[in-house]
Amino acid sequence: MSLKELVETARAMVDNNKGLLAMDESTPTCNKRFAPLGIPQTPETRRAYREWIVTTPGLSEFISGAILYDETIRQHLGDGTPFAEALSNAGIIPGIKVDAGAKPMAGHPGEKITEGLDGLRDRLAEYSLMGARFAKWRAVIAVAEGLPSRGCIEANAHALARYAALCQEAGLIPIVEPEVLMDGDHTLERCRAVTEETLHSVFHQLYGQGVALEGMILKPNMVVPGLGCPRQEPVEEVADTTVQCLLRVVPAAVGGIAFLSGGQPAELASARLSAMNARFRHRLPWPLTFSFARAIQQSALEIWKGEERNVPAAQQTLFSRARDNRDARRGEYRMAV
Ligand code: 5MM
Repeated sequence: MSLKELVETARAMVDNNKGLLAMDESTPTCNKRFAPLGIPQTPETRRAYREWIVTTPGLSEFISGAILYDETIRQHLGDGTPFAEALSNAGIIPGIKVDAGAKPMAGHPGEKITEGLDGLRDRLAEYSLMGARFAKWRAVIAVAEGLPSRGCIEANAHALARYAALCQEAGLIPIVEPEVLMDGDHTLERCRAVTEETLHSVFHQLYGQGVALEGMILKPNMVVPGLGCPRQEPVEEVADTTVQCLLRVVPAAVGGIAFLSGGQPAELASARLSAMNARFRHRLPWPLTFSFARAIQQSALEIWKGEERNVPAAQQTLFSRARDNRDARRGEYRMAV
C-alpha cells in the first residue's frame, strides 16, 4: 500500500468530528468488567456484548473506527456476518489490537514491557485478510517514586516503533498507544514530565524505524494528576497542560491524536477533550479526538447486565456517550453539574 493510501485511511479515522471506539479489551479485561455485574464470563457473552455494540443504530454518525480483539474478529453476528464485515457495512473502519499484553519487565520491578513482536508480520497479514485496516499496540508506563525508569520507557518506545513499522509494511495504520497510568498520588506536573519524556522517546524511536508519521495515529493519555493526588486541577488546566505537552513533543506531521480515557470518569474525560478543542482546535497541527473504551461503553454495559431485554436501553446509552464525545471533538460538550 502506498503512503498516500495510508494517509487517506488515517485521515478517515479522525475526520468529520468522529472518533474511535476501543472495544478491544482482552479476555481477562473483559471478564474483569463483567464480573462485578454478574455477567457470565464466556466466549458467547463476550460475543453477544460486542454484537449489540456494533449493531447500535446510528453509531457511525460519531464513530469512524472500532478496535476489535482477536477473539472478536474471529466471531460472527447472530446472522453469520463476521464482526469486521459488520463494522464495514455499518460505515465503521475495523481495526485490531495486536499486542500480546504488558508483562512484568525483567530487572525492572513494578514496570511492564508489552510483548507481541514475534510473528507479528504473519498476524498482521492474517488480520488484513480478515478486513482490518488499522492496528493498535498499548505500552504502559507506571508512575511512582523512582519510576518510570529510562530502561522501561526506551524498551516500550522501541517495541512501539517496531510494531508501527510492521503495520505500515502490511498496509495497516498503526495506532501507537503509550499510556502513562493514572494510578498513584503523583501531581499533574509529574504526569506532564513523564508524558513528555515518554512521547519524546517514542517519536525518537519512530523516526529511527522509518515510520511515516502521516500514516499513524497517536493514542496518548491526557495529562492528569494521579487518582490519589489530593489536588485535582480544573478541566481547563488539564486541557492547557495536555495541549502544551503535546505541542512540545508530537511532530506536526502525525495524522491525528486520539486520547484514551484511562479510567477517568466518563463525563470528565469528555469535558477535558472538549476544553482542549474549544480552546485550541484552530491552532493545532493535528485533530484531537477520542479512542475511548470505558468512557463510551461502561455505563451501557452496566445497563445491559448480560440480559437480552436490556439491549435497546444499553444501545441508547452507548449512542448517547458516543454523541457526547463527538460534541467534545467539536469543543461543544458541557458536563452536567
Ligand atoms: C487504556 O486502554 C485503552 C483505552 O481504554 P480506556 O478508554 O478505557 O482507557 C484500551 O484500548 C485498552 O488498550 C484495551 O481495552 C485493551 O486493554 P487490555 O488491558 O485488555 O489489553
